This record gives sequence, structure tokens and C-alpha cells, in this order.
Amino acid sequence: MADYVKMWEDLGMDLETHDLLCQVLPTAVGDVFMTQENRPKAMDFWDLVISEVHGIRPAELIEEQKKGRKVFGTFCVFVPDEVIVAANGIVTGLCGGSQFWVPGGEAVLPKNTCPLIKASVGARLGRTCPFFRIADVYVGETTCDGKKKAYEILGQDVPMLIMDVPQMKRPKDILKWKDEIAEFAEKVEEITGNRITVENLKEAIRIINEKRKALKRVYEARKSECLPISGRDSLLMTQISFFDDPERCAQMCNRLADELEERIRDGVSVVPAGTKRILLTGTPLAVPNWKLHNIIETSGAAVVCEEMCTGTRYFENLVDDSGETLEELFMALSERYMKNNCACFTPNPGRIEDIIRLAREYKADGVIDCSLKFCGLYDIEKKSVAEALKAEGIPVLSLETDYEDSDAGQLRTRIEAFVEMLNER
Ligand code: BJ8
Repeated sequence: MADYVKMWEDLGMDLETHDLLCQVLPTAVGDVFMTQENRPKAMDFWDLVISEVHGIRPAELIEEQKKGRKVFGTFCVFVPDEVIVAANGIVTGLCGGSQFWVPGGEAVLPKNTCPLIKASVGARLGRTCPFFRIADVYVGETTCDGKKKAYEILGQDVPMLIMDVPQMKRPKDILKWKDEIAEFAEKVEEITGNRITVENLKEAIRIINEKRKALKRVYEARKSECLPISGRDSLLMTQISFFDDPERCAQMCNRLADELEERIRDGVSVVPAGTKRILLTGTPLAVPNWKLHNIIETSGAAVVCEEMCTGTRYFENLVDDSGETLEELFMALSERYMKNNCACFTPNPGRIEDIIRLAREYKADGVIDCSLKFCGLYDIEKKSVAEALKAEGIPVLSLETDYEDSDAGQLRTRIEAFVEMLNER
């Protein structure tokens, strides 16, 4: 690994504690990814990125900052990357996915807060994540209560923009989100010092649409009966796409998709024929949260799709770039982003429709609906998800977990029993 100590020091990180994190990550990567057989060769890119996750991309971001570009740290797929890219800004995801950061979050938040929020706050306050140190500005959003209040803490020592996400999807809410995007664009212009024009916004829409199409190509390959990639590898690709340069991301995903399509033609599968196919739905899986995929895929099944923000919700639906005014383009952005069926909406029938549609498209034998502990939104929605799936004759297992390993045995028992039931059907 290259030597990034000076960079971390300059970022004001707590090097001693960060060292401890650096020690556990390689073991986790080794256990989850390197134990797999017959992985696509194109995964070499993501293997490299994850092996130096706190080095390679942070160093690039710092170089870009030296040229005057601003880095925007985001926590939700509702934040329109296109607006930031149009103003020559850079977007990086900031959601925390490691138990390592949870105690730091618990020092200032109630324990019964979801681990994603606690880890994100812990990563910032503990000074152990370079991305949280590098971002010039954080962009929060009014989705769940926990995040809303956590942004007040995070915003104490970092400039924080908050986008007001509607909680319903009536025509007036779509208009409201369009206005919110327009207001956000003004703030982004102020921060970057660059004007957003019809031309650069159209170009940014094209760039992000290309990224979405490339991610989709990989997911399309996962629909094949001959499964060319594991769920773990696909998840890693998706997780890293939140941090990467969007054009390189598209290029790497297309390179992977080429290989997967060839594998399908050649009949190369990563699992034996007849392996049960699982669609996973629920709360996002931020890096390095690979727990559920790892348990499912070492329990005799394969994850073929994630109906999650670290999954289909990140790339489904393109933005219409045919508008000729900023107003029209902001409306097109609003329409696309408001198609996201996060559980923060009420009512939210679109998510259930998506799960059923995706279960069919990806030929899933069963669905696992898993939420992070203390996420009331997704936990409450489990009942309607389970009822709808049962009515469609699709087996479903509802679970709850956090970032700790302590429930891994119990999860494995339940997942193995579910897979066994699917095998007997
Ligand atoms: S669009 S899913 S990324 S809000 S798990 S922090 S909801 S208590 S992450 Fe999300 Fe945007 Fe929705 Fe997607 Fe709160 Fe639940 Fe925690 Fe969550």
C-alpha cells in the first residue's frame, strides 16, 4: 500500500485510532471477497480501490481541491449529483457502514439511533475517515428523523446544506422538489464560484445518465440464469460508485459488464445450477457493510438484486435532458428523483410494486427484507411488504440487524432455514 500517512496527518486525522481501522479492513476484505472462486477479472479495479479505500480516492480529491474544485459530501440518493457536477463540483458519499465508528456516534446520539447515522457521526467526530475530513461542504436532507437531527450535530463544524425532501408524491410535491433543486443550484454556484448553465447542466445529466446506464448493464447481467457475478462483488461495485469519479465509474462498470455478458455467452456461472436466487430489499448497505450478502452467499444462496439505495434505486430511471431552460431541466431532475421509493414517503406503494417487479425480472426464488435496527421507516413497512409478497406467492424473510457481528450466528440460522425451505419448494 502506498504511504498516505502524511496526507492523513494533514487532514487532521486521529492516526492512532485510524491505524486500528486500517488493521481490520484487509481481513474483512479477504474473508468476504478473496475467498470467492471464479470472480470476474474486471473486479481487479474495485479490489484495488477497496484495498486502499482511504488512500487512492482521497488523494485524488485533494489534488482536485488544489485546482480550486469543491467537494460535496452527501448522505442520500436524493441529492442531485447533476447540479454539483454542472458547477464543476465533486460528489462523494459519506454514509458510514462500519461498527468501528458506532461508539463515537453513541457518545453524542441516543443508542437507539440507527447504526448508519451513528457510524456517520462517529466517523466525523472521531476524525478517522478522510472523506469526512476532505469534504468542503456536507449536503443533508429531510428524510428520516434521525438523519435530520444528526445533521444539526454534523453541521456544528462543517458547512451544511439541507435539502427539504417532500414526504408525499403529489404533483405539488414534485413542483416543490423542483424549486428545492433550483435553490440548491444557487447555493452550489455560490460555493463553487461557477455558474450553472443549460449547457453544463445538460452535460452533467449526460454524465450521470451514462453512469446509471453502466451500472444497469451489470445488473442486467445478474438477471441471467447463468449468474456471472456474485452479489458481494456487485455490491462492492455499487458501494464504490458513490465515491468514484462518475466517468471512470461508467467506464469500469461497462468493462465489467462486457466481461459478464461474455461469461453468460460462455455459460460461466459463479454458482452451481439450481442455487436459490435472493432479492434483497431494505435499508442501504454502506461500505464496508457486507454482512448480509456474505451470510446469504455462504448459506447456499446467491443475491441477484438489491432493491435498495445501494442497488436499483441508485440507477433506475434516467433524467430527461431534452429541456431547453434551467427550469425545464430542474423539473426533469425533480421528476426522476421523485421516482425513488424510499420508505420516508407516505403512502409508498411504489416500493412494493418495485420489489414484486424486480423479483420477477431477476427470477428471484425469495426475498429477504432487512432493515437496520432502529430504522422505524423500513421496519414499519415490512408488514405491507410481506403481505404483498405473500399474496404474489413470493417467499419472504423479514430481518433486522446492525453493524455488530454478535447476531451473525442467529442471522445465519434464519437464512439457512429460509434457503432450505426454498430448496424444498
Ligand atoms: S433515499 S433509504 S439514502 S433516506 S436506515 S438513516 S432511513 S433510520 S438511509 Fe436513506 Fe435516502 Fe431513503 Fe435511500 Fe434513516 Fe433508516 Fe437509518 Fe436510513
